[in-house]
Amino acid sequence: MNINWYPGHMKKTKELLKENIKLVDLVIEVIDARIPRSSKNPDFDVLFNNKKRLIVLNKSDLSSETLNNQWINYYKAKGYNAVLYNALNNKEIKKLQNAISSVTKDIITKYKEKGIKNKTVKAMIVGIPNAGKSTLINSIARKKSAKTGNKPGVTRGKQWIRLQGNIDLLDTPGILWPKITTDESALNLAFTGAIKDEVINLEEIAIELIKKINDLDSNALKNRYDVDITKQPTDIICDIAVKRGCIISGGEIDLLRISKMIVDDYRKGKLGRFTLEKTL
Ligand SMILES: Nc1nc2c(ncn2[C@@H]2O[C@H](COP(=O)(O)OP(=O)(O)OP(=O)(O)O)[C@@H](O)[C@H]2O)c(=O)[nH]1
Ligand SMILES: [Mg+2]
Repeated sequence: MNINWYPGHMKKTKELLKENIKLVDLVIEVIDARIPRSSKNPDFDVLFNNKKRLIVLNKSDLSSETLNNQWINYYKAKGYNAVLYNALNNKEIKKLQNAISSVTKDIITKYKEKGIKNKTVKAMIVGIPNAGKSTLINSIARKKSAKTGNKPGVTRGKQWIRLQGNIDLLDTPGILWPKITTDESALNLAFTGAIKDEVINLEEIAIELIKKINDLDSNALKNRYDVDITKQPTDIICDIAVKRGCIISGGEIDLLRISKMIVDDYRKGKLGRFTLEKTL
């Protein structure tokens, strides 16, 4: 299954990120807490080497609480500044603000020593498509300044957003990298919605997702759909389709529609909270 996706606009965005590095004090990399390894763009370690960085494990409401803590500790142990976040929960805004303040404290001190007061801190927000970059910006801006949506490729160009308290945030389009090296990463990026549904085979993705979820929690699919999970994944999908009335004329199963529904259920957390990757 070839699900690499690196269209021209991502190549252009990488150039845009390079051009803006010098303008910013901090790079905030938003990763997806459900796939903390595969959602971390390997190009960024090269691109932002020498830059102050903060990793935000976003969508932590959709991932396992135990693994959330393991992954935060994993990145901290590797020397990164890292924070768990749920961009849809206003109660968490302070936590992110504190993390940004702590990372930029010495920059502010340096400016103050030079006699520059109230210097605006500039941060560039980067990450894979659909990680929640624009939603995160709207959360700390406390207004809907950046366009968001539940599919990858929503943000098209760069956009500066000014916050209260002397911070400017630069929203950027999500990017992947030219060659996703493992099938597991490609699948995980597809499950979580980082790769456009139009360039993947949703039926195959649903089968792989069923296998993955059954491995992690044998009750999850039974609880949601009341199906016999000891059957083959394709049969499980057919049973779910029958239960949900996903049938086209002639009595055949609408495989695309039921596959999309199962994948969407996972993406919305309706199957439970699943982190698909372990720290080991
Ligand atoms: N459950 C949950 N959903 C989130 C969270 N953050 C963002 N989302 C949802 O994820 C989807 C993508 O959010 P965006 O902010 O548009 O993502 P983005 O990273 O800006 O995406 P691109 O601009 O396409 O690169 C939207 O449907 C958001 O509502 C979160 O912390 N938890
Ligand atoms: Mg966006």
